[in-house]
Amino acid sequence: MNIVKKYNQRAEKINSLLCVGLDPDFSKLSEKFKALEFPQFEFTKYIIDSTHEFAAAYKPNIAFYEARGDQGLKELKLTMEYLQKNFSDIFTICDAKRADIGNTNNGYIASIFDWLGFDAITLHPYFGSEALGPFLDRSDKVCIILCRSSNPGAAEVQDLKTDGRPVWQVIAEKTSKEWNKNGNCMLMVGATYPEEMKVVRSLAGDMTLLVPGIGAQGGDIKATVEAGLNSKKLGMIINSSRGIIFAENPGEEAKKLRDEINKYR
Ligand code: OMP
Repeated sequence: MNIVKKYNQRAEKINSLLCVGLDPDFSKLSEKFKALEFPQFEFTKYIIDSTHEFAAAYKPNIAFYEARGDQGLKELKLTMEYLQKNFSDIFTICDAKRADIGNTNNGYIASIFDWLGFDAITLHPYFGSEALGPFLDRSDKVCIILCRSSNPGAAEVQDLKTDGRPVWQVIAEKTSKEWNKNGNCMLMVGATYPEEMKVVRSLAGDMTLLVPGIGAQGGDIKATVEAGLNSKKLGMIINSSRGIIFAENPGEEAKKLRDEINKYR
């Protein structure tokens, strides 16, 4: 099965484009979790148990685990084992924003695709497709190429013009026309830039977009969904991390966001 289909099947089965971001910032965990042997794992397990009905994808951000050294990596591994054992049809994205020269990329592949077992990884395009080759060649995994980031300073580099077009448009076009030979690429576009998302959608055909920036970063759901849907009313993985995981009731918050997204589909 093409791995992008895993996401589409899950999204269709539960009628949801929602991705729950697992960003277990240790300083924000309650004392109840901090007192346990594996606080980040127990916290994410609680989030997964509360939200899985509404989650088409989970996106752990590896930074929050790496911040705790070998203990954090162990807890990320426990989280992945828990997902693989109990919810193997939910698409998993490692938000790691990796990419280096080709042979170094093999180390990231061994760790993130093979040891941790993620379905997808976020990648910088800065080194070009020759260096991204080892990732792109893994037709059993998804490469999510950073295109237009959600942060306020995104324009500084991404709006630089080449041949009259901003860099993010070149990335969208190259990813969809040249780098997607194995049908395993997606693009990352922030929800805080719906106008740019419309352009990416027009350049990238039906390619799936990972869309962070809803919730804590204030992205507008209606504008985002209307800008990003593909011709099949799919093609988006809409992420919220803090807005769901640190809410009073994460399950309710996930359901609310799933429903709000569906209202505009
Ligand atoms: P919240 O703002 O708490 O919903 O978290 C957003 C998550 O998406 C974080 O893990 C970010 O690192 C990630 N993210 C962005 O916020 N902006 C981007 O442009 C790209 C990402 C990402 O690749 O997911």
